[in-house]
Amino acid sequence: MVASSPPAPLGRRAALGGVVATGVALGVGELAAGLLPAGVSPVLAVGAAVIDAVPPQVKDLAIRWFGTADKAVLIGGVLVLSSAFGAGLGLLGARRLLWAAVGFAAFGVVGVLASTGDPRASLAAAAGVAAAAVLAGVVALRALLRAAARHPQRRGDRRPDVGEVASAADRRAFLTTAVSGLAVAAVSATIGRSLFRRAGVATARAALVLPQPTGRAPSPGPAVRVGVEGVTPYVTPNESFYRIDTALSVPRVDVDTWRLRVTGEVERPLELTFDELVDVGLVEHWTTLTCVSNEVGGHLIGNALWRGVPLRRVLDLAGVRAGATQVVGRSVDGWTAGFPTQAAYDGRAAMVAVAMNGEPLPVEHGFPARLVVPGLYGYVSATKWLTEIELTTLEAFDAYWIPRGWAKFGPVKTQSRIDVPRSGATVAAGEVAVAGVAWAQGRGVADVEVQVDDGPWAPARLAGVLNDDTWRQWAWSWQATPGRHLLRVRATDDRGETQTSAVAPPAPDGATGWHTVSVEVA
Ligand SMILES: Nc1nc2c(c(=O)[nH]1)N[C@H]1C(S)=C(S)[C@@H](COP(=O)(O)O)O[C@H]1N2
Ligand SMILES: [Mo]
Repeated sequence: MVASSPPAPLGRRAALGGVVATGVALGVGELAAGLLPAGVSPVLAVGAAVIDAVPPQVKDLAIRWFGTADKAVLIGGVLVLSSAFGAGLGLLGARRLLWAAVGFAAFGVVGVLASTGDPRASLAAAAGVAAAAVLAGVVALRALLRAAARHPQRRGDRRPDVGEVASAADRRAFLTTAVSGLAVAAVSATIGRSLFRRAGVATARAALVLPQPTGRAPSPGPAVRVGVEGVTPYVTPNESFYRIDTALSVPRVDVDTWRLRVTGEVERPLELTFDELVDVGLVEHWTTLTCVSNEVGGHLIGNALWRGVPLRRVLDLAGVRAGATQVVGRSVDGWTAGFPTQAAYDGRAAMVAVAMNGEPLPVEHGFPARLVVPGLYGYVSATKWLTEIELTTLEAFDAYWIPRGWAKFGPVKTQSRIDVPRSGATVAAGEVAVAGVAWAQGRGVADVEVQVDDGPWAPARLAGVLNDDTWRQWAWSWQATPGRHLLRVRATDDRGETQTSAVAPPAPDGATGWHTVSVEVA
């Protein structure tokens, strides 16, 4: 450490080192705030304290000057002041590290005091966050000051000459340390904020109390079950509901600032808060959601009780213009899906859903709102993390998956699946329960038949359903004879159309063919 006043280049580096060390302290503070339950961001806490402290006239002035950027400007101000303070700490630290440590500690105290104003924060967590930040700041400053004072040439046997202080190698060593410090600051702040948001969304979701629907959907009684062990349950629990989306990290939407906009070919473009949306009035409907990518026999399908606002009510509020033939749902992450406007008006239970199986939408399934349109595959309809409904024409816009080779329209195809016995299973000869599910959303399943090898098609017993938009359990009792056998299933919808035997892959508009399992009978 340098005892007397540091020479000019070292002084500059000490100041810069102080700024970087402060950045590390703030970044690690964010990380700790994200990791600790009841921890809050010191930077935001200081910002909030400033907002509380300034007179209303100043606030008005700030809003007038900076508009919606006022918060960014405020946070920027906190960061600039912190940096200035940090530069001072760097210069202090170049004389005595202890003084800088005391300065960092004072900084930490400011953070703790500011955090006490936030009802989400606990004092212990605020102290923990401050301690982590102070420690990180001091450690970083020490490393930076060492790098600032290092003279690589002195490691040789030659004595240093005047002017070597700012040699290129010196500068490089210091810059490397400084850049590493900035990287640590940026990475920890980013991770911290994302952890904090995740916890925040979970808390907000848990605290959400949704209004009851007008009119309840029927509950699934024993009639919806065929009573065979191993058959897919009629209701898919949220935890095991399939998840398909393009989101690398699940969007964490702040329900308080979230808005649903209805735009495009409408008389009155709308912007609804979450409360305004649910106040339109909620209904409930059981709908089996299916992915177009589901292979024959696949599991990208689930059945849930959705609660939400009928899509037509939302569209009528905005007033759909004649000729607006397509409804496009847009997600907060920019993903889109589009379907004919008619699907909102033809009587099906298309809705802006806010709840799934009695609880607010799980974050993975679109919190706080998504579209659910019975009878359409998810890729054309079921926009999660919905933030905009745009009315346009079918010709004017192709949603996300269309230019990627998937069909413009995605009505769900009639399908059926054998759940038990599993393919490759060995069963004992005699009576064997064969069971599964079948679906033809929007039409309803009228018949399911099972075939053994090339024998005759035998009608299966069907469980009840709550409506035509859900799958239906089926079961058939097989008198199994020893040997290897193939079991096939096919469903017929309410219009009398039997699912095709023609084998087609999922692309471009949904897989077809009869699900077949091979079973060994001992
Ligand atoms: N925002 C967004 N919504 C989306 C998707 C997506 O990638 N992003 N994928 C869709 C597809 S292809 C399907 S099958 C359903 C799946 O919904 P789930 O994950 O809730 O089962 O969501 C749809 N909604
Ligand atoms: Mo999908």
